[in-house]
Amino acid sequence: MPEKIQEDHFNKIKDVFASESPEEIPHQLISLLEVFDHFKIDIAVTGESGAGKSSLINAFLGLNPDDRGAASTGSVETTKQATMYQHPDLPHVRLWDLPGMGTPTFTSKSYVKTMNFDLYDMFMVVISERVRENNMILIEEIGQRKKPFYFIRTKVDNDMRSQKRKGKFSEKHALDQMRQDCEKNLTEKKLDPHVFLVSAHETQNYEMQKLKDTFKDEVSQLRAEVFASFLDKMFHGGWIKARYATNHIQQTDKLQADDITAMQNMYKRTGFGAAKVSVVLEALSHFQLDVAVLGETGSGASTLVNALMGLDNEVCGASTASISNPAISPGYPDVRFWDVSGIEAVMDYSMYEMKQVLKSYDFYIIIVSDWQKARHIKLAKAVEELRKHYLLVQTKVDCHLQTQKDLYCDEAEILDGLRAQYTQEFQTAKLSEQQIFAINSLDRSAFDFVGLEIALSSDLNTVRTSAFAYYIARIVKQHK
Ligand SMILES: Nc1nc2c(ncn2[C@@H]2O[C@H](COP(=O)(O)OP(=O)(O)OP(=O)(O)O)[C@@H](O)[C@H]2O)c(=O)[nH]1
Ligand SMILES: [Mg+2]
Repeated sequence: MPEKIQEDHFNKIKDVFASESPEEIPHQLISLLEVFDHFKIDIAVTGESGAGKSSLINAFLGLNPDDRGAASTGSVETTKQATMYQHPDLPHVRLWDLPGMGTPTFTSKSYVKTMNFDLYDMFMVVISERVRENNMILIEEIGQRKKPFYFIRTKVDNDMRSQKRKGKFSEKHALDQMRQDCEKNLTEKKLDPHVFLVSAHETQNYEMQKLKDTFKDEVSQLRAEVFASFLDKMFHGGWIKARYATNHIQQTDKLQADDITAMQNMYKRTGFGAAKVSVVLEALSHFQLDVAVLGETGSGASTLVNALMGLDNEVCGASTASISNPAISPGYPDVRFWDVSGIEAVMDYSMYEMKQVLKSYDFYIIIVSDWQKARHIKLAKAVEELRKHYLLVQTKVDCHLQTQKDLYCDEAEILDGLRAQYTQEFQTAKLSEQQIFAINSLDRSAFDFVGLEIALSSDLNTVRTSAFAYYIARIVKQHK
């Protein structure tokens, strides 16, 4: 199996844990990563009054202005206080809709102080029509704080409409000119942020999608950097900086009090500072999780892998995964799916040998094909003895229903019967209680397929931290 982390990450990790005893590593890593998992990052959306900040937030988060929970927008001064919006797909990201700059309530002079820019980790500076002096004040303040920002020109649809009226018109030329205008002003201040030209009303046009994609790509790295820099201030910056950083975390609820205490205790015990934490988080962000799909020959393991990858099974050559070649998909970043069909060959082995075959994977999908032979029970036992987790899947459930059609029961009854039979078997075998997912891999919208995908994503997220921690402990031990 290929390495689960890159060589350069491994070398750095080895140095971080050089003086630790390998037995201590999993516990240390898990408690650090648990705290990190709760850590929130704050992005302020700022700009002049009426620039289109609230509309941009709605478009960015996929909300309609009339939806419950959408930001209020309007042609008079609308946003009167900083309001938080949770990103729907990125649970650690909070977007803050700030009031506009340059109104009698929020004058340009006092705006940055009133808004307390120090509390935010990143900014989206929103402008419309042209770059104005107020926009330059904002980026200068952000630049002085050495915080990252995006420069976003919105209402581009309006600009295009008015340019079109002038007769001779090229959309590309007009957009190039807008971008150059933004970049010229930024370069003068020696700043080089991403520039996006967007419309909150025409989200399919211009660069709204690029803005969303770039943010998604960059934000986890930024979150790791911000977390590490807080640790730096709290433990290496002297007591004034430490107090300031702790207050900041408490004031913004970036972490709860017990997480702060856990972090302080961990630092006292291990001396785990920012540099080491950065190494760990970087390695974790590229850590490959290995999922084995276990099924007997003909049980539908490959078809299931293709379906999970979103590949069309009808297309010739869809199946590329095998026991020696994993399938990967953008839907499951940093996860490798191994198609381990033909599992009956392993079933004659002793439990010890079976565990040897299975132990290199982090998570398992066990396919039930033959209830009589009950191989799935033996596999589940082996996985539980390895203290790992699995999902149980009954494939080809459409065929199963077909064979039962003489029973004159309806579909739901047959499926309930299947689940009951399964629960009883697992109880008899003294295995932990599990849900069974009845699916047809050729139709992803039918039966429990969607439920399976949701459970899989959630389980993989949970398993990632401990898989990483134990893996690191193992390889550090091997190289001692
Ligand atoms: N055509 C067009 N109009 C927009 C766009 N974005 C915002 N608007 C309009 O501009 C006006 C102001 O938008 P808001 O989103 O409320 O602006 P804001 O910056 O949040 O305003 P304040 O909170 O009051 O500072 C509203 O009438 C919006 O409908 C856009 O991309 N295209
Ligand atoms: Mg607003």
